[in-house]
Amino acid sequence: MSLVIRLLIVFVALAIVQTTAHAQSCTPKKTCTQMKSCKEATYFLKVCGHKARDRDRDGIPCEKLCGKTMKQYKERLAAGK
Ligand SMILES: [Ca+2]
Repeated sequence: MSLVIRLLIVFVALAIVQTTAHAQSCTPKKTCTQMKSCKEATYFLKVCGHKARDRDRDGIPCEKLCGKTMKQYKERLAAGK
């Protein structure tokens, strides 16, 4: 096998590892108590569409993590929590 092809395989493998490592997954479904952050809860609600994470439908998922008001929610997200 030529060196160029070997290098190419290494680069492709690294690219795959990087993209999968950074992607948040929608499975398995998590309950709020299994989540570590408001950011994670937001991902499950907004990206995965798990509506159960916002039962009262006020737009704030997992109020224990994200706060009770939209102001608290936005502050926590802005802080990367
Ligand atoms: Ca809510």
